Amino acid sequence: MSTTTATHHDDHGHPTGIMRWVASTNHKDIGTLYLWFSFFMFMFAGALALGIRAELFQPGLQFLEPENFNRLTTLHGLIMIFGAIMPAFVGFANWMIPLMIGTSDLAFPRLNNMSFWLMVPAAILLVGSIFVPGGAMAGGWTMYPPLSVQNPSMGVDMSILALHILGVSSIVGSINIITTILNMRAPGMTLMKMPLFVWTWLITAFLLIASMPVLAGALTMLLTDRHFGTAFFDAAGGGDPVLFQHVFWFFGHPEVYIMILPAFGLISTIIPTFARKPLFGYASMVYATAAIALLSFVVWAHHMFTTGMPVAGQLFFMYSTMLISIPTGVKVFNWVATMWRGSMTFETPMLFSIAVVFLFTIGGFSGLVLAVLPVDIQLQDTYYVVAHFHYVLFSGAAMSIMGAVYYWLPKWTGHMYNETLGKWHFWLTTIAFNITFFPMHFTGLAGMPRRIPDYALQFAEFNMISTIGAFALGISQLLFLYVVVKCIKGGPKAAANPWEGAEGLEWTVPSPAPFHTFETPPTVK
Ligand code: CU1
Repeated sequence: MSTTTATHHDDHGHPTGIMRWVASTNHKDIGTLYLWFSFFMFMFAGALALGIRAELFQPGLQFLEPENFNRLTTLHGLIMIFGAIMPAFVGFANWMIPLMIGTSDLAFPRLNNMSFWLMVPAAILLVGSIFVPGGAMAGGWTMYPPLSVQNPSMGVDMSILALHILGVSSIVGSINIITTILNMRAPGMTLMKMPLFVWTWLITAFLLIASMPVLAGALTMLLTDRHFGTAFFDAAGGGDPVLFQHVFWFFGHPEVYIMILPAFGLISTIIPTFARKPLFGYASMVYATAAIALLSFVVWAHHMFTTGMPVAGQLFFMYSTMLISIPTGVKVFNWVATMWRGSMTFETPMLFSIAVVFLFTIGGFSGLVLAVLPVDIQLQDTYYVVAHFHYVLFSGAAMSIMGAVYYWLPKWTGHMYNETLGKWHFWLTTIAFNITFFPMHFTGLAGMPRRIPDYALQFAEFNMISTIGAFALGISQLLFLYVVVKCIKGGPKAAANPWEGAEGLEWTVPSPAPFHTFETPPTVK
């Protein structure tokens, strides 16, 4: 019966040693792989950002050739999006969705393994593009032609191939998640009883399946324009460079929601726990998530207001964009109403979640400002846009990820993390984040363009502040690494319910499902 061999399998036939990870079909191990991969990419792309901020500390050119500066901004964006934020959410999905719906694993464990390991060659291609002759793509993460077509460097092709591979990984992963959620729920776990994190991932997976092939199409057209003489994006050959922008943003805007809907799911899990109340407005949360997802497909040209589209088109995209603030407002209202008159305590996961509600809302409002057509024409390609999307993606997505790591560390490791150090990490991160990005609203309103390594003297003070904040933000994340590693290695044993007073709320919010159907009961081993 036993398939035990000397070194590669344990008594149950499961691979051990390095093969435990390489050949893993276990959702928890693969979740762990995703989360560590995400963290290393986060630190690497963060280091690239520090290169950008170092150059912008003072006006003039200090360290970087303009072309290299642009390579840093391109790779910072691509790696943060595809290497850090998306894999972190997939890591949480792997770890928690089977536990939350009461099943033993994802529907296709081997595909799950493939989804993860596809990301490694993709990351090598992306990072490796820095080192080949000609260097990495320098045209920004959006890869607009003609720059991305005319740059002869192999680094551009490596990035394109990397994104193709990551697209396959995302699509396969999404099929896995949808199949798991629709087919493998425990008896009694109806769709409208699923924890909200599961709902947000179900909807996100559909967004991925609908949008990643569109990116793949745009990338393939880019590739054939580069090498096979087509002219999809070349006006001289009858094509149109603006076509790329339309196809790209038809993917790119839903991508924004791919990076924020799971974050909404995470804080919708954390806030009820620390407010000692069920989530307010569960059904409206589900419908708001679905409404945001549908609307995300009809707003793409708000990234293109200055490309010369007809006024009717501009108005359509302005109003459709503004419409998204309604379901988003429903969510913010529900989070606040959940906290309202709750017995709140402020452990690290809750601090992060409250900061997300507050700071993401600032990003939402600056998004509303940018949606206004005449305002956007002024602010297009300024630092105001950079400020806006970092409030969405750092204080929305990244900080919800950090909060969720603290939230589930006791469950994952069996140990409590150091709460004092966790709070230090929270406050350092939140303060440094605001020092970095809040001044960018002002530099942007004053007209400083993004993606330029030099700037006029009047922007000097705010840039100096931003750079100091950025280095503080980067260094603070070493504390995060320290707290997590320390917790994995040991520490006080976590209680069955580490968040006292919140019995039954923490892992599986509205679940009447019988616990015996869970592979791991919702307690710490
Ligand atoms: Cu958008």
